[in-house]
Amino acid sequence: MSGDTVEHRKSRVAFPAQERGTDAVARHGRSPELRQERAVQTRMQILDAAAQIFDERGYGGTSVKDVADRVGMTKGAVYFHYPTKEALTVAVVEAHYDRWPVLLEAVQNEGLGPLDTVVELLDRTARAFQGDVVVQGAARLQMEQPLPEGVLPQPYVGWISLLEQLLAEAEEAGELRAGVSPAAAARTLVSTFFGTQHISARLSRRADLAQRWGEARDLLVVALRA
Ligand code: LUB
Repeated sequence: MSGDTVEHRKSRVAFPAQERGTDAVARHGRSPELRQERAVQTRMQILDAAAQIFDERGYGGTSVKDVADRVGMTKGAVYFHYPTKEALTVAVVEAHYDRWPVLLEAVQNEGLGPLDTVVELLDRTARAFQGDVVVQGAARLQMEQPLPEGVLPQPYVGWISLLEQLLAEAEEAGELRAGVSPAAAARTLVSTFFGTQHISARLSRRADLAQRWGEARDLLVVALRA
């Protein structure tokens, strides 16, 4: 609508809290004792180093000693923050899911319509997968699922639920093509994004992810937009 300003109601949806099978201490920087800035910084350095090695070598190829060496600490110092390799694994995966509500808030502050919010959110998520070592390490861990059922957050469901809510808002706002189911569209977007980032990771270590995602997104938006 040239000249018209279309005021978009800020979407009220939020990224669903991931089901967490761990206690507060295992979540990085969350327990009261570890609130001092230095302890939080140290935990973030450990998480970055762990995520890097998980992404390079997978769960089985990563030891706490490797992480300690990478971050220049003793094993004991790492164990002080993360008592087991499992706790470190959970913390990396949870830290990656903690990125998405922050990203969603930033996109919602742009005041876009719900369908454009979906597009912008996934474009920024693709950039996070391309450049954020914690996201990259967590993605490999979620592929491998190395821990017993329920210890790691269930993958994909948070994104499917969020996108379904946004797409339902898009339908309400008349932005969605007639006959498109928000639930089916959400599942298709998540499956396509997952597959795109996986192929990009395997073929180019995600160097071409933004371009690959752009190609898929452009086709999907044509099918979704009214
Ligand atoms: C996303 C991955 C990789 C879903 O939600 C998840 O768990 C995901 C890692 O498990 O892609 C698509 C946004």
